[in-house]
Amino acid sequence: TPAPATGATHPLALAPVAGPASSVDGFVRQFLRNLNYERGVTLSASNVADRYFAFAMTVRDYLMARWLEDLRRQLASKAKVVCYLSAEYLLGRQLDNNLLASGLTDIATEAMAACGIDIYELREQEVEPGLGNGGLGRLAACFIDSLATMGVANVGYGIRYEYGIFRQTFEDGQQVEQPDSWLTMGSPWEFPHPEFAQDVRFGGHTETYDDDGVTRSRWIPAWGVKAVPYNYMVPGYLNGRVNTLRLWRAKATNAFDLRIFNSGDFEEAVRSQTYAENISQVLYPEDSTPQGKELRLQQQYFFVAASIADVVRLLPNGDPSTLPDRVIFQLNDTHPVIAVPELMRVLVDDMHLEWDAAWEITQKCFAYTCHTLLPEALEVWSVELLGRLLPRHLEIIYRINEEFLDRVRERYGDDLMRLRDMSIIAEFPERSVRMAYLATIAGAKVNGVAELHSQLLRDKVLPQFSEFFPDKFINVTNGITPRRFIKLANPGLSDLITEAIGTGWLTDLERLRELESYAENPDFRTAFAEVKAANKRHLNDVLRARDGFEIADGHMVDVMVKRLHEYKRQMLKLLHIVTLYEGITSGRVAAADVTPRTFVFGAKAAPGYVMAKRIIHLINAVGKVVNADPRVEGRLGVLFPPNYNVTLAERLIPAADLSEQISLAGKEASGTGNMKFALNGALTIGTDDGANVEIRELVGDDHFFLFGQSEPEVEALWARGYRPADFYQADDSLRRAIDLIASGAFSGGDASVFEPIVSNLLYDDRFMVLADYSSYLQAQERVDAAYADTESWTRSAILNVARTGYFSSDRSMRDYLDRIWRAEPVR
Ligand code: HBZ
Repeated sequence: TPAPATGATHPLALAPVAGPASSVDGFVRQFLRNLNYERGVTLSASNVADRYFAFAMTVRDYLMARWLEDLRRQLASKAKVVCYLSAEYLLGRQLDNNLLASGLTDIATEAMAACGIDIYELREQEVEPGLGNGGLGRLAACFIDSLATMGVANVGYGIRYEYGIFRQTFEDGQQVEQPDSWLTMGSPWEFPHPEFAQDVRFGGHTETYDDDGVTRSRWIPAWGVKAVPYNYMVPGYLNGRVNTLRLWRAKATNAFDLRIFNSGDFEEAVRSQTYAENISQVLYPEDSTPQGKELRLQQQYFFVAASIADVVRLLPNGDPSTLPDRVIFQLNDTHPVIAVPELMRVLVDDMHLEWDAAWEITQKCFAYTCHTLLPEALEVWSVELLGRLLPRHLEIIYRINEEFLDRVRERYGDDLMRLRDMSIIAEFPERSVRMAYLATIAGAKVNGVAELHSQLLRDKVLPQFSEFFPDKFINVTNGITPRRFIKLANPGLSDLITEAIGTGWLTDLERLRELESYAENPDFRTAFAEVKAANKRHLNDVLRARDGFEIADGHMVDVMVKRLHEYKRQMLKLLHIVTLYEGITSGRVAAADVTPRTFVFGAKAAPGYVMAKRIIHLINAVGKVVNADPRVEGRLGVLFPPNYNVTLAERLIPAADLSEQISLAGKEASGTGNMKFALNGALTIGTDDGANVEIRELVGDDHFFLFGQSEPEVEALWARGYRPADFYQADDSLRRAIDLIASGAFSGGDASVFEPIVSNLLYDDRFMVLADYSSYLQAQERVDAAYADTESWTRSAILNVARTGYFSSDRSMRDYLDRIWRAEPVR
């Protein structure tokens, strides 16, 4: 126990005070204390928000002593700390997860019952922090959960956005974005630490100066903001460990306050304060296509500069040479890559290291994860903007580039094409900085997120670099946390698994293999099918309350949930639905012969992505017509609950029979929803893309519905010349489906509404929807046939669960630890 700073002698003052007693009485007592002393109300006068807060605070109190102890232990230990740098963390609700991690669920439930409180009602009070767009942000949340559970010293660094991903509503079937004010009621899970605020500066110019005969550069910034850290607990599962997620909030500096106080121009002073604090106001809702906006670069630099300062301040004796032994910064895509020149600036300008020594250190401290294959998604910043906002960083990037190109020249001679192709600076269409190149050159390792993706990264996205740095490029296949996505989301399945194979699988997910033999056991199959049915009933309760609709009895639940993007091909799913509907209404197919299915969509479109928003409109339009048409005899349903988020995912996934993973091969880096569905006993219909490839290899061809062109086939078709209209002409059923949309049947007779979608499909179709249509429909017929045999379907579903334990994010973290971070859990 370290001596306290105050020189206290009282024995209680020497360590964190013990938390409340782990008993129902202890919980009740602490809950009432929080209600009375933190919320200022008695139980009888409290409202549900008060009770939620007091309850959350009570859970927090149990974790607090462990957290304080872990913070101390991590500071004192020599262990390497994994600093995960991510602009997004899509956490989902915290209450249940923290209850689960602390092992308090039963005590808390009993305690609330004793107070006459419905714990379910309390849960529903929590607004999920939607501080991310999609897969990339959710992956970060899964990773920090796994690191805490494995006892690895980790800090997740990011931004505390005042407004997270927008709340989606539909008006006349069209997406309307509402602000996500998740903080209006406050959050019981966050702890501001203004005493650890960091200054972050922008703009200005650079100059050289003479430092005792040494010429040095320095940056004279023009303005700055304070970065105030907010800490969030990241509890490990039942291991007494609590890591930290540290999100930065922008505050105007005192200089701003002073200016306001002294200024006659009050409005201008307030304006500049607002400008500074805008930096952490809102999450950019674009995924895949970066916007190149100044505020976005400000956000990126803001959070990484604060994070690096936060780490450097803790260096033993301020000695930077120890840095690579003490920390590794993992770059979650290119968003935090400006951290590379920032660390160089700190080492060279502030700490006066030689350039070469600083570069040595920097290269060991960073590793880079790429999450995309779309060329348009690779982030670039114009030299003009970067130089204006971060002039010193631009100089540093230039020097990194020069030295790198010298090495390229040494290896290949004056091969101008190659030099141009490998330069961090692109010349066209404007001079700009290619952040992925900078990350690749600086990072000790570069990884893709699934086998196929990593291979394409090497061969197609960064081939010059994989040739130059053959050992740098590796694969780490993504994973998901089974605590949230099996145990919490699907308690019925979790209990069934535990009854069969005992405990321990939640932290050693490969143990699900032991379920394989249970797939042959009829009683187990019946119990498994019962769980699925109960999950559907539960989903219906949620949908009824939330959106006023539900899934009809006996329907196959066919789910496609993910961001709306053309490459993910929600349109292909829709063409399937329209084909079924057209078949019934034209009389060619008897409704009674159609497998009853409800198609569930969940998807947000980036607000500026016009085509994606049109597709949302069309899904809703088709749903409206199909659901209302009596000729369908209730055998088809189309549901599109708005505002798909982590909370809804946790309800939908356990109820799904069929998981739609139908991106064009070579476009989806990995996918992680695909893993969540398989682990919850849905069968996948999917292309050979991303992690689908690995899922199919593990579960086996008999338990996976593969369709569509492979990535090499896609390439070959492009090379031959792809003409989507040829597919339209050649396939009657495709033509009828497209013609029905084109006729205005889903837009009240107005053919112009969806015309842009139709002509895009016929004459452009960048993602080959029409080329894969017929194969997709055939695969859907195989789905129908398989679903008709309930026993065999259930058997396949069980085998999906049993064989996909590989996709635990614990395994992903093991891979990062062994192959990239070279770090170990702290015992
Ligand atoms: O990252 C996703 C990939 O599309 C998906 O295949 C993969 O499984 C997942 C995790 O590795 N990428 C994203 O989610 N990307 C973004 O959300 C994003 C956000 C802001 C950007 C660019 C991309 O500026």
